[in-house]
Amino acid sequence: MTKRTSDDADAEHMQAALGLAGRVLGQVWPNPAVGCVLVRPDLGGRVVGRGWTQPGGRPHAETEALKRAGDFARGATAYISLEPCDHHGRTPPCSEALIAAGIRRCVAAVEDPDPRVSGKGLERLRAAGIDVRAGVLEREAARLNAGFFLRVKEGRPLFTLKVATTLDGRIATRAGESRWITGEGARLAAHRLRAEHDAVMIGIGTALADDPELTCRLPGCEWRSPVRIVLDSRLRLPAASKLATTARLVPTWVITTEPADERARGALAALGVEIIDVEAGKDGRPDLARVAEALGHRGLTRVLVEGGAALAGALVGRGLIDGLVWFRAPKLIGDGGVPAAAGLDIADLAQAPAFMRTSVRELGADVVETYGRSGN
Ligand code: AOF
Ligand code: ZN
Repeated sequence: MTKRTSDDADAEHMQAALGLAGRVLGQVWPNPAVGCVLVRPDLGGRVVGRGWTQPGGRPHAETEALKRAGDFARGATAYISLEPCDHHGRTPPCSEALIAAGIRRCVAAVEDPDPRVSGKGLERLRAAGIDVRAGVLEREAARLNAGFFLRVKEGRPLFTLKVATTLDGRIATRAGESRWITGEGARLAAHRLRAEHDAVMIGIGTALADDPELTCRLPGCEWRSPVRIVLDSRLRLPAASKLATTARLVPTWVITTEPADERARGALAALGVEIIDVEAGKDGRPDLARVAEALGHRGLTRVLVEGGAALAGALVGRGLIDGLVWFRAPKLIGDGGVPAAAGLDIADLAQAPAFMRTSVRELGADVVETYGRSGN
């Protein structure tokens, strides 16, 4: 039998903290999703408190875990998937709360890139005599909050493109029919993906063709519906569309370029649609780098792009797609069908955007693969 080391125990508890954090992805923007587990080594490694970032980003994971542990927090080791904060926001910093609660040791997965924190949280703990270990499951933690890290470092959210295609990479038939290429398992997984993102974004072509709701309709998860975003340079989104008529229930943002039709603007705004003006690029459409910046500025960390082909191609072409979730059904549509990404026009293979597969899973007759940027 191999001996269980304290390193193993640290990794196990951190895994649990990451699990708690992962469950709230999509609910905590503009903040990161953080998990915290409080363990008492002197009580045989008993878990005395668990916490995670609350909807909207506050309260933070640590104060939640401390609240649950009460007096049992004294002498505990705190496993936190992100360095504790060290700034005075709406509440005092978590670093101070951990010190006041009598935590003896702190294991953190990764430093918080927020300039108000970045190293200062752990430094304060050390200065208070707490034994600090950093970097446990660091890569996993950085990957989990890749959206938050990007927002802080580059001012834009993480963009993940979701597509459902046939084996020959088509998202719709020649006649535009796309429901349902993939089966029930893929449909459920796609709704779950919505719940795990801050926002879902589509192009106006898809909005007009499908009149989608873009909500999360998994039983019990309806309240987790993301912000819905439509890229619509000429404000063609009909006031009678499902998106516009439900804008008071689920936040709906339309990104356009000035000067867009004032009447359409008024009609959509009256329904509660938020209209965001972004400067146009050379093609007269909102410049995508500026779109990314505007969304980051509003606090979004994770955006799921659900098509169509033109928007997918444009984002991939601009290097703005950070990950893919690719559902594939064992069907063929042929060359009349709509490709997954339009307008890329690659002649030289060396210029082809490339990704690296991070997982593959069977979903009934279909397959779902996830990809990250190649080289990451
Ligand atoms: C933690 N635990 O659970 C989260 C943290 O606006 P505030 O005051 O909520 O602060 C937001 C910052 O706090 C955010 O940018 C990030 O640095 C940190 N988020 N920190 O210790 C948590 N969500
Ligand atoms: Zn905090």
